[in-house]
Amino acid sequence: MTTLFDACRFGDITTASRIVMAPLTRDRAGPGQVPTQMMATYYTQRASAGLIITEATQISPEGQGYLDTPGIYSPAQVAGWRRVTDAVHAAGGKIVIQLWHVGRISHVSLLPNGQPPVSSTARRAAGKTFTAAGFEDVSAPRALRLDEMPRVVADYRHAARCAIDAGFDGVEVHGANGYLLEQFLRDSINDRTDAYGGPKENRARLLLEVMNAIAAEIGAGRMGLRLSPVTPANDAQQDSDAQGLYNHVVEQLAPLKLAFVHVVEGATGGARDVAPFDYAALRSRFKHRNGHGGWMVNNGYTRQMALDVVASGEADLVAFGKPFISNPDLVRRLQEDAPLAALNPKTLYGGGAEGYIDYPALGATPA
Ligand code: 8OZ
Repeated sequence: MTTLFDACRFGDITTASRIVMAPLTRDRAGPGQVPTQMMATYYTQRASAGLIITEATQISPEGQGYLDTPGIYSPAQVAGWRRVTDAVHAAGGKIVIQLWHVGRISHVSLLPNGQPPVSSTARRAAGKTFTAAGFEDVSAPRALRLDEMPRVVADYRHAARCAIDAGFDGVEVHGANGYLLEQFLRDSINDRTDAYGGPKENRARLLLEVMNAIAAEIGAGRMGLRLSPVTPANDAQQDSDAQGLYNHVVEQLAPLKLAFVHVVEGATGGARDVAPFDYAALRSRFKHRNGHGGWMVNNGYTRQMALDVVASGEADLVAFGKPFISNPDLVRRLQEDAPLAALNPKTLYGGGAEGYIDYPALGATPA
């Protein structure tokens, strides 16, 4: 029987266990949205995870929506991330980067020349983002023109190339949590009448073009996709047929033979039962065409839930988010069934070393 602590091979990626560090926004990038030495320390402290998925990282200046999030499009950012990947690899870890475009979840003060955010729609989201002035309402977006779509796809492809140049073991495309790709997927947001709006086949077009372009650039065996079929995050109202939409997406992707699909079950960081959804039906569509791909689950997993979901074969990998913030040695703690340290919510976003690289490992003296 396979356990949570066994090695795993999915696509071209092999991991020492099935325990994954989920992507976690921490807003501590340096000038030029460049990863810092402190970020290298943070990730290296967590290198005993089977796999680290980095914090969401914008693919272009246009893709940024919060203060001090890192990018992966400039040479300086590639060099900064290289410090991170070298240190994590030296510690025996594996690390992929999450590729992010926020779409309309942004603010003019964060964008080049104060330009408006771009989206599938010109309708503003009801929500806030974090800027230099604190929490502010997101700005009104403009709808991307049809002739701009190839450029957006090319931005993703360029970022994937930068990720490989920076030494990452692969990439995860952020298709979740109400950001650009979900703004196209859901009929509750996408109000287009062109080839990227209307029926689900059209709403999935941008995501599928992005996935195919990245696969052509770096190979599908080192790429994954994160989805959140029913999350209400960032004013993402439910799709009128979430099951049909996401079944379609996964069916269309399965022939690519991705390394993994990563599913946020329920409301991101919240209730797992926010809306009915048959995740097993989604998984079967992936596994049917892609036996070598990993099925990764996330959202509020306890130790026991994680042990059970891997033992039953319902998932190959389990991603833990918040527990990894305050427990850099989470894998060991799960192995030993040791108590987990609580996190300090005040130091989640922005700031310095406090609440970032000062959570001690078991038996260590606090820094
Ligand atoms: C929390 C704060 C800012 C961004 C996500 C990238 O929800 C995020 C995020 C989370 O996917």
